[in-house]
Order: sequence, then structure tokens, then C-alpha cells
Amino acid sequence: MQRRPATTAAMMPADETARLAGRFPAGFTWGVATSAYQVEGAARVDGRGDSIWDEFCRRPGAIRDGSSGDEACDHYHRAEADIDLMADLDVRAYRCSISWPRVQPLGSGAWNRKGFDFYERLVDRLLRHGIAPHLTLYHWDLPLALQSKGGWTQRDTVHRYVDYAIEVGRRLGDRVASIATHNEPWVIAMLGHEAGTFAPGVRSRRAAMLVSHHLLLSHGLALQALRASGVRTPLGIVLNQSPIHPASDSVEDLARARLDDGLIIRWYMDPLLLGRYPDDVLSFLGADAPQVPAGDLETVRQPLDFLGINYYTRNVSGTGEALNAPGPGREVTDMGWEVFPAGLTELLLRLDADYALPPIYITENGAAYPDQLIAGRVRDEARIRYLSSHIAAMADALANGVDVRAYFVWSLLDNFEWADGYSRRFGIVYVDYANQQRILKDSAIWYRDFLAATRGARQHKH
Ligand code: IFM
Repeated sequence: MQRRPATTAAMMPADETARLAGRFPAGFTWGVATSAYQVEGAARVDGRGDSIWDEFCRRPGAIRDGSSGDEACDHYHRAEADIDLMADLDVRAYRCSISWPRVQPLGSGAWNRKGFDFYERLVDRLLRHGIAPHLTLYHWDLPLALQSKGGWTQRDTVHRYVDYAIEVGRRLGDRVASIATHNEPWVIAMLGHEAGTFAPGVRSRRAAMLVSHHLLLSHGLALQALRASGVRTPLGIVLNQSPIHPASDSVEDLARARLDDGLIIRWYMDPLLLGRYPDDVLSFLGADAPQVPAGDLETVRQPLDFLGINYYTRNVSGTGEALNAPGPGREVTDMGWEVFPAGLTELLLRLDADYALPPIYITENGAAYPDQLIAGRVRDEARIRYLSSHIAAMADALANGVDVRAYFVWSLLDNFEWADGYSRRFGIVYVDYANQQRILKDSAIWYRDFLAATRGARQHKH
């Protein structure tokens, strides 16, 4: 690991950083996030089973650069150093996920002790450094053995998942700061089962909607089971959300935007918080709507201790526009996603107006840029602007009464960005994949100084 002093003044004046920090209450949680398949590597080590992403990556053309998470950031073997790195940054919260096939290789039956040992060591070391572990149970890496039986299209997978959740709760529930059941069910359902661009690469709207229902049901059952088994840590779920803006005022574009709002936001928020699916989406889906057995929606609607929101951009919807198409002349990140911080405030105020929300955690926010390591330094001013403007947008929502309690930068490390492979870098820490060296980007130094300012600490002197 390479450490380097840096002057934040060149990136953002210290008084501006301090003013931003001063907009948040003491006790607000600031962290960084990763997920298992994206960073761990060690895909065939210590008894880990295959996941649907291992298989998907083997399909020719599935991943832009032909890569996989086989090695990723080798975090499995470097977790201690990565935790030391977080401690150096004075980060006090870390959101990560458990790889289900690492702890239960076939998704049912035997548990893998070595897999659990890894997470127990991770959690204990985080705690020793004063870093609160926030766990996600499912960040997309379904055990492949379950996919061969139909994966999330099968109701049985819901029950296998609940068994897994109970076991994680039993082993780690007393030591972690929160547990989220799922990360971004919309992505799992729609990119994994309708578009087919993510694992398991299925292309069927009907399958996708059934999967979304099973994911929500598994969330509800897992919450019930975790609570019944005595887990007391805050429990919730993480949704990817964006305000949906019509591309124009035309009747068609307005209708498309309303439908996308239903498919992306209300399809998840309504069952979770109101116990029903939105009527307009049900009638749009027709025969593709899932058959919902009596009682399921009641199960889905469990009290939430928190709701995680992953925010990156707004969506522009219309009959002639693709989702995420940026407006003309707008700044975009390396993902082609428009930089639109005001959308975070708008989204939070809208959700707060429409639902009786639990405390909100911003579980992901960040940006990919074509970072370059030049003379040992990554000058990612654009990422600092992105992060600070979104933190300011979150402060605006807070000032307007939304109960936001936590914020996690996506991501601690550059990592495996799914179908984009390693071609997109989201980290505040640069990973040199040739030798697995970690190099703090300027944004990491800025975040460290921002965190110090939130604690009222004096700015680091260089
Ligand atoms: O890398 C992903 C993460 O796994 C889920 N949310 C969006 C991130 C950036 O695409």
C-alpha cells in the first residue's frame, strides 16, 4: 500500500469542506462500501462454491473486457491490509456483502466453516479498529447450484435464502451494525432476467417480475426469521432509486416516465411499505405480472429499521429515449450517467412525502472516472466534485426534514464492475491490478479530511 501526503486545498478549500461537514449532526454514519464478488477474488479457495456470476463471466462476450471476479482485488487475502487502509482514512463504517456460495457452496445443505471464518475475522478486525460493519446478505452472487434448479424464479430459492439469512444472523448478528437483505432487487430482476445483461442472463419479462416478487418475499421472510431468532441489529433492504424525468412534455413521454416510475420505484416501495403492488404497473404487465399467493404481500411488508438507497443519477424517460440517457450538454461519468446531484434531494423529498419512511441510509453513491496513475498520484477532482455535491444534496434533504442517517461512498476500491469488468473505476482507492497495490486517490484524501471535519477535528496539516 502506498501512502502519500496531499494538500486538500488544491482539491477543495478546507473551509468549504468544513462548512459541508458542519451540515450534518453528530452521530451521522459515514462509510465506504464494496461487495463480495466485486472485491474478494479467491473464487476457488477454501471450499467456495460457484455463483451465477462465475458462470456468467465464462460466457463469451458477457463481460466487456472478458474478465471475471476470479481475482478481483484479492480482498479475501488482503482484508487485513484493506481494513488498515480504512483505519488510515479514519472511516468508521464499512458496508460489505457476504458471498453466499463461500459460506454455503451449494446454496443448501452443508455450511463451509472456512467461509464463515473469513467473515468472522473480517468483522472482528473491523470492530477492533472501531469500524462498524454493515452487512448485505445478497449482492447478486447466487450459488450456481440453485440456478440450475431455476434460481430466483423458484419459490424454493426463497426458503433456501431464508435458511442462509438465519445462519448469518446466528453467526454474526450480534456484532454487526446493520443487515440488509438485498442489494438492488430491480437490477437482479430486470438486468438479470429481462435484459439478460447481468447474471444469470435470462431474457423474459415474466421471469423478471416473478423474480422481483420472490426477492421481496425472501426479504420479508428473512426479516421475520431474523427477528424471531433474536437478532437485534437494524434490519432493512437496499434499493437503487432515481427520480424519473420525462424527456419532454409530450403525452407519450409523460406516460412513459410515469410507467418507469412505477417499474423502478413504486414496484418495490409500495409492497415494502404499503403491502401492495401498484395498479398501473400490474395492468401494464398483464399476463407477465406475478401470481401472488394470498398472504405474500403481508409478509413482504415488514417493519424496516432502515431503508438503503443507492443513488447515482436521474433517469430520463420517454418513448425515444433510453433509461439513463443524459440531457444534451450534461456532464456524465465514465458510465455515461449524468451527474445530477439535485436528483438525490428530489428523490428523498418525494419518498418522504409519499411513504412513512424508516431512517434512510444512502448505501451507495459514487462515480466512475477514467482515472490515471501519474507519478504515483491519481488527481480525481471530478470525483471530489461528484461526492461533495451529492453530500450537499443529501444535506439539503436533511435540512428539509428527511431522516437520513448514513452515507457510504461507492466504492472503497476500484473493483469488478459487473458486465463492464475492470474497465470502470469507482474507487476512492486506486487498485493497480498488475500487482494489487492500493494507491489513495485525491478523493480518498479529501474524504479523510471531510470525515475529520465532521468530527470537528482540526484539518490535517501537511
Ligand atoms: O458496482 C455497482 C454495485 O454493485 C451496485 N450498485 C451500482 C454500482 C455501480 O454500478
